[in-house]
Amino acid sequence: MRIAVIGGGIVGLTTALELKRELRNANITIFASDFDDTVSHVAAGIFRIGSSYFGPSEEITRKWINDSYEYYNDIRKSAEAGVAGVTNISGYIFANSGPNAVKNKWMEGLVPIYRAATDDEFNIVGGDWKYGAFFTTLLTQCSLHLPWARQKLREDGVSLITRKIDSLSEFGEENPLIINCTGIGARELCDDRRLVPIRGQVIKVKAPWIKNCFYGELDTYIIPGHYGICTLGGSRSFDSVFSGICQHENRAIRERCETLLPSLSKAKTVAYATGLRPHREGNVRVEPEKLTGYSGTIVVHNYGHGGYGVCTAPGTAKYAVQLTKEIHRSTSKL
Ligand SMILES: Cc1cc2nc3c(=O)[nH]c(=O)nc-3n(C[C@H](O)[C@H](O)[C@H](O)COP(=O)(O)OP(=O)(O)OC[C@H]3O[C@@H](n4cnc5c(N)ncnc54)[C@H](O)[C@@H]3O)c2cc1C
Ligand SMILES: *[C@@H]1O[C@H](CO)[C@@H](O)[C@H](O)[C@H]1NC(C)=O
Ligand SMILES: *[C@@H]1O[C@H](CO)[C@@H](O)[C@H](O)[C@H]1NC(C)=O
Ligand SMILES: *[C@@H]1O[C@H](CO)[C@@H](O)[C@H](O)[C@H]1NC(C)=O
Ligand SMILES: CC(=O)N[C@H]1CO[C@H](CO)[C@@H](O)[C@@H]1O
Repeated sequence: MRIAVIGGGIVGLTTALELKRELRNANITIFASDFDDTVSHVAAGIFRIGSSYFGPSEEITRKWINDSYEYYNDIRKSAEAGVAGVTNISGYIFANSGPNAVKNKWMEGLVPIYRAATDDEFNIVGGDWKYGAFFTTLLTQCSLHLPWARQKLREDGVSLITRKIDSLSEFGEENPLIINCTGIGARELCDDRRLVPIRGQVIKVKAPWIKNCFYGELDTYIIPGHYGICTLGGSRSFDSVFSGICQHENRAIRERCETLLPSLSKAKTVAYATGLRPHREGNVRVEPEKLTGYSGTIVVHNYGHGGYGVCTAPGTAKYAVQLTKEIHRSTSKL
């Protein structure tokens, strides 16, 4: 069985790993325009899923999330946790707009701890907050995790090819099964109008003294990563593809983060970054499609994870591979 995975971000790589696990003898090639500069690289990689995240049903979405948590937690507990860039982390969320702003229906009951913040804990931060919660979760840093995943794939005999795919005809007579993991790239490739970029901007600062993550209102977040580098966010601009750095947003992000944690005022900026979250109106798309025209080639889509693709990729990968196996079973009967 020949399979082509298109996309070398977190979704493409976790899907290829799962394919190799479930279909040992498949001949898998990953094609990507770029393996080192993807939206996945911009993400802080925190496992925290917003209420806008949705799959085809509540039950399937919950399964994706549970499977993803389990996937990363197993890596975290293994000897490879360090090289794979997976750690556990705890943190706080504070808000004034209402008690629901600090709740999270996907996280409560999944992570080991999710509880109201104590009176003392309100004193850890600056600002005047009415509501607060404390939680533990996981962090997956793609700058380490993606190279680790690629190394595993190569050892498993998967080929990785840097090439932009514009059309299925490029595969010629070979006719492999195709898995579309192109993130925002699917907008062009699949002409999917439901896919909307939500632009995000972050600041990377050196702040090794910060050990917890912190969330405030208006997309404010502070997430410590490796080498003492902390990600300060953020912004969400719907349907914007601007790739430059906006200085107004930088100042707003700094101001909001420093209000939450005043010690950040002495943190030096090391970089700015922007990325386009591949948000899909309605739901993340994980489903097969039989193409007309290319001798009935089947594509399994796996894209549209929005602002939650790092944390939920392994669960959608597992689901996409189950679909792939069903297709394999039914076509090999023919
Ligand atoms: C500022 C910011 C912060 C974020 N923080 C978090 C976070 O803390 N936690 C979290 O879970 N998520 C976060 N996200 C969201 C996360 O980054 C995305 O959901 C995730 O990276 C999507 O992964 P992907 O593999 O689908 O896309 P990508 O990482 O963009 O990968 C797409 C791949 O497809 C390739 N490709 C596209 N089109 C083609 C083509 N035609 N031919 C060949 N190759 C193609 C690209 O080159 C790339 O390799 C954040 C996003 C932003 C912007
Ligand atoms: C996988 O497919 C490619 C492309 O057809 C081919 O060149 C390669 O030899 C195959 N590898 C294996 C292990 O069959
Ligand atoms: C997900 O995990 C939670 C907590 O362990 C459990 O209550 C729930 O039933 C699980 N859901 C699915 C679909 O596995
Ligand atoms: C991480 O997990 C270990 C147990 O595996 C626990 O002792 C530690 O307190 C956890 N740390 C955080 C920040 O949750
Ligand atoms: C490369 C690839 O697989 N592209 C396909 C992605 O899916 C759409 C259908 O939604 C096809 O038209 C593309 O050819």
